Amino acid sequence: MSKKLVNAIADMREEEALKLVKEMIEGDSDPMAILDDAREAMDIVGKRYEEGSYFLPELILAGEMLNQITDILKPKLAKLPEVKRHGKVLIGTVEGDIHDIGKNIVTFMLDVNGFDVLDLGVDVPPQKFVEAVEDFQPQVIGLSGFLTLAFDTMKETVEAIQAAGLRDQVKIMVGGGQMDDQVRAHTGADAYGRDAMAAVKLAKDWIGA
Ligand code: B12
Repeated sequence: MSKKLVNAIADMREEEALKLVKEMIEGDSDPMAILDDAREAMDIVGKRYEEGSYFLPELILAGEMLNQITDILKPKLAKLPEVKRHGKVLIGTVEGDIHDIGKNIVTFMLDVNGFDVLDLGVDVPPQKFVEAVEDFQPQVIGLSGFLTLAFDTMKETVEAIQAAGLRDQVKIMVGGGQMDDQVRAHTGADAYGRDAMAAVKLAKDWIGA
């Protein structure tokens, strides 16, 4: 773990943070470890926001920094032995929630690991998931959400899929900042994934890839 990187991101020193990431990548650091540092920094940013020492502009800057870091890491993350297409995954951030950085990383990792991914974007209503399951016929659905209000929307989404008679043909995974296995149980999904690699592993296990 790079304390320097965690602090640079958390303290909003954007230039230094990006420089450090580039140095770390050139020094052959594990890109997943760099993402873990970014996650730790985001937790600090989130706490400062809750305590009232950071405000919305800091959240926005943190999001922008993270997007830039992800862009720097993508070529490294993509250097995996490629790939036959394993199966289809439908993903989206649930209704009421517009956080998408974590979801985009998951989408990217699923893609480079050989899944056909349909990303519905953010603030996706349950019915839109249902229609996409009917059209795209995925084996796996990933629901992303970072707000506590997303817990109930995820539950409603799972229920809508059930009500449409589609629940038996899909496995559903949930993930995002505030999620854990207890939330997973509340939503009625099949599994919780902590990060993008967990999402890939779940999809591989379910599809038998
Ligand atoms: C950046 C950020 C924003 C940016 C988002 C930009 C974007 N394009 O996504 C902006 C500024 C837009 C934003 C807005 C808001 N935010 Co905000 N935000 C954050 C922050 C700092 C980081 C989130 C993030 O991107 N993390 C980085 C990624 C990489 O996280 P990650 O968890 O490591 O991602 C991995 C896993 O989650 C997993 N994963 C993700 N999705 C999925 C899906 C599946 C299926 C699986 C298996 C795994 C998986 O894989 C990812 C990659 O490895 C968090 C704080 C935090 N600690 O998370 C607050 C936070 C989530 N926001 C918060 C709040 C309150 C808001 C606002 C309501 C603020 C406001 N007053 O307007 C709005 C919400 C708007 C809305 N309707 O959604 C709160 C939520 C509190 C709560 N209990 O609900 C938090 C926790 C901050 C806090 N502590 O108060 N935010």
